[in-house]
Amino acid sequence: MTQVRSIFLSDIHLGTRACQANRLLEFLKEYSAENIFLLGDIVDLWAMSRGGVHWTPAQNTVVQKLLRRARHGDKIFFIPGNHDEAIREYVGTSFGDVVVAHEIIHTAADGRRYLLLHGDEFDQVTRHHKWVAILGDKSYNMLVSLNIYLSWLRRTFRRPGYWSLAGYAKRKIKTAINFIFSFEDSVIHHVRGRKLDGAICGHIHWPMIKEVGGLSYLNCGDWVDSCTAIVEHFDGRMELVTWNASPNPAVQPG
Ligand SMILES: [Mn+2]
Repeated sequence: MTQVRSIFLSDIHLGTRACQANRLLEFLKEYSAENIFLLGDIVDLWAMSRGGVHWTPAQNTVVQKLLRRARHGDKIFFIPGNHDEAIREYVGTSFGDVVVAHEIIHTAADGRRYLLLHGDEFDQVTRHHKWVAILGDKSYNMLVSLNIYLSWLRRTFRRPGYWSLAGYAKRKIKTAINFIFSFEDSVIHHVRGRKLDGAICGHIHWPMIKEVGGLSYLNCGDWVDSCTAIVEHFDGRMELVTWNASPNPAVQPG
């Protein structure tokens, strides 16, 4: 097991079919921490309230493992996001041993002060942002191949003109990238205004660690698509962990 000072997780989306609970369980088996920060969209109450409840035993185990860690003295903090905003009513209280807060200022082991938040207040475009995660490299490459096939079809059937599907996708991706950049800029701008050293957030499902003008921007990513977490080592160093282990782990013994 790898011991770290803190684990930062966001956008787990428990309660949906897309949630990669098994992979998260593998990650939690490997990493233990003094502090666990859950940075929003942990339980997707929004999707569940629309009739799409998909609650698996693995998702149940995620909740149980986290609660057990809280009982055994790990400090667990929960910052609700927009998909679990119903829990924002409980900000300032705690359920079980889990403290609920709207935002937290975390002092890392190296003294740097980070604002922890979900981040949806900096999403100036839309709350329905799933396309950001969908339009990754893989789908772009797929569209390029599809476009080659479509052009061949058009030539074969002597259709005039050339409609570039990849061009369409490229415009969409450009919109997505602009969205990500403006989100990151807004978060950094806010952090600078509050004289902090950085921010750790989630929401846009786009894992990242970067430095901008001496300030740190860290995004946990998600457990739907990227399967990533941020961990803080005992010297305060922040690391983005991508969990690449098998999505279908071997059957548990016994
Ligand atoms: Mn969100």
